[in-house]
Amino acid sequence: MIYIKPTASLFLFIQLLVTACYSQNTGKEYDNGHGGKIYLPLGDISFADEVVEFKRGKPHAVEPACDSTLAIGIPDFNGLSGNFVSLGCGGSLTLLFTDNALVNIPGPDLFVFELGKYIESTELEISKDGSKWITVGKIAGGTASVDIGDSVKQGEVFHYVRLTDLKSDCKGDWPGADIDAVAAIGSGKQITLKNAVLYQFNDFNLLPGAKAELNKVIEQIKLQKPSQIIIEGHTDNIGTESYNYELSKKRAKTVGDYLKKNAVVGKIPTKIDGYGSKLPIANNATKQGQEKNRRVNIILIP
Ligand SMILES: [Ca+2]
Ligand SMILES: [Ca+2]
Repeated sequence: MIYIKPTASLFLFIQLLVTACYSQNTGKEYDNGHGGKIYLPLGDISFADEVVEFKRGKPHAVEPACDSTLAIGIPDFNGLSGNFVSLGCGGSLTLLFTDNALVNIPGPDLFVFELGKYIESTELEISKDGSKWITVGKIAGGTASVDIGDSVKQGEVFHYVRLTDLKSDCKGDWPGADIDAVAAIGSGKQITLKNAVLYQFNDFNLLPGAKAELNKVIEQIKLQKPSQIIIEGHTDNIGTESYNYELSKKRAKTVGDYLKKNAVVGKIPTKIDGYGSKLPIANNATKQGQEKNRRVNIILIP
């Protein structure tokens, strides 16, 4: 048996190996469905995660291409129906990013995995809150990506994307655009922590257990090396909006103050935002929905 004496250089080697494995885990190439490849800096988390609304067009597709959930997650089209959704003629689909957020980076920011030889004309809009929308352009013909740079301010973060079929092909079994997946090339990793993990009810000081969760966030920040960190506090809709706004801002600040105590994180510019109950991600009419809405998002801008 060979015994290797642990030396400083061996430890350094192991550390380099671990770092290399971690960096390989993030960026990834995908077949773009048109004979080329598309590189996504955040890999599998780049894709839209939830369906918010699907307004099926008329005429609409045959089953199972009417299932809007087939447009979320990684592209998985294998030549068969059952892996994509057809919007139907004039249909629209609203998707939410939950473990990432859309941001402007140099070059294209959004990529739509639309199936077929020619990309069917589809308008793309983005939103921070799912109610105010910005039209950022369209995909059509040989272009499947859109640059949001001309439509947004630097450092703005978007959670929603809406695709609307522009009726370029309304014939056949799959009328309207056929969507396999939607990716944010310009993507910031988003970490969502439930308020119950961080604070006592109605309070903004951190619970003892919160620090373990936030230490995990610090490790993620060290790994991703973001250029900017955005911390968003959110509440449910119980109580007045001015109270909720103040509470959400104080809560986001407490998280920011804790993270900034770390020497590495302390050097990264950080923006603290409180939104009160203005940006719900679930229905406040149910207890489960309210709980989901009480949260802090930490977004790491690349
Ligand atoms: Ca995602
Ligand atoms: Ca861009």
